[in-house]
Amino acid sequence: MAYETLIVDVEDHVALIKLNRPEALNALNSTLLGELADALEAAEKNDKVRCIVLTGSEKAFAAGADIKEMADKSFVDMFGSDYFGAETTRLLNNRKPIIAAVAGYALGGGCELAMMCDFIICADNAKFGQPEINLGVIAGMGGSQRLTRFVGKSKSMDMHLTGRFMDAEEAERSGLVSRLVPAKKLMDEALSAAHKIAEKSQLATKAAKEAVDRSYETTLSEGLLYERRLFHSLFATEDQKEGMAAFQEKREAQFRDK
Ligand code: CO8
Repeated sequence: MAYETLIVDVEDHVALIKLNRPEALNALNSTLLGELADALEAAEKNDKVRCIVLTGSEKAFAAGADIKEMADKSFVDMFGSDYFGAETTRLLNNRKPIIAAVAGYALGGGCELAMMCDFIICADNAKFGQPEINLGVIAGMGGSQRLTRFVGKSKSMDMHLTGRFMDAEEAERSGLVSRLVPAKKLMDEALSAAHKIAEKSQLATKAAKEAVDRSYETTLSEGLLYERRLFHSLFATEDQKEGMAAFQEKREAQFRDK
């Protein structure tokens, strides 16, 4: 399917989704977010796809929500349409692993979009920020909640109140990103991580994603029980038998998602 604001490529079980509004540093407008939700849903439904990589350009993952689209809107427009609400819910409902490969600016909604992915790999030129305060507003796609959980209150408050950017090294040091690589190696690293994930049992990757996500939503004791029950339930799968047999037979496991 052809998109106006995205380039999508599926190869070797990995869907690569590239945000493509270079004229606006990939600012997120309604068209882009709607198309992104469509593309992610298509990747989820496509049996060939086992992992998804979301990226932008070398200069910008995304420089935020599109200020030009929002500037003249009223409270009635925003609240009445639940602006970006439906699209973000659709992004978050995806059960396949999604890696954000971030180079350049990931600001405002761009930083929030990266944080909605399952993990972030960034290039050494990445810059993260929640600069909405400079526009007389605040984060609206999860920044105040997710960034705080990633980097702690002090750093999150600093970024939200001053609008300062965090460079790649600080992002790695603070736990915002899982890996930091030279810009030239970003896509190789992200695709190699995606291919590694694509080799696993999809039943186990779905369970792992649900279990980690649950840690944000529940108490420790409930989360531990949820994890243990998921662990127990994976013993109903052929992939568990195959994985453990392969270990003992000293060979690579051949998972069949059953
Ligand atoms: N929206 C619209 N257009 C943008 C945006 C944006 N967020 N960012 C950049 N652009 C456009 C510029 O206007 C410019 O276009 P033009 O040439 O037509 O003027 C083009 O992209 C290139 O940008 P610059 O010339 O500014 O490039 P620089 O390299 O000089 O600067 C920066 C790069 C620092 C990234 C700068 O563009 C910038 O500060 N951008 C805005 C960053 C920002 O404030 N982001 C937060 C936006 S608000 C937000 O994200 C809210 C999210 C929550 C929504 C919740 C809904 C419920």
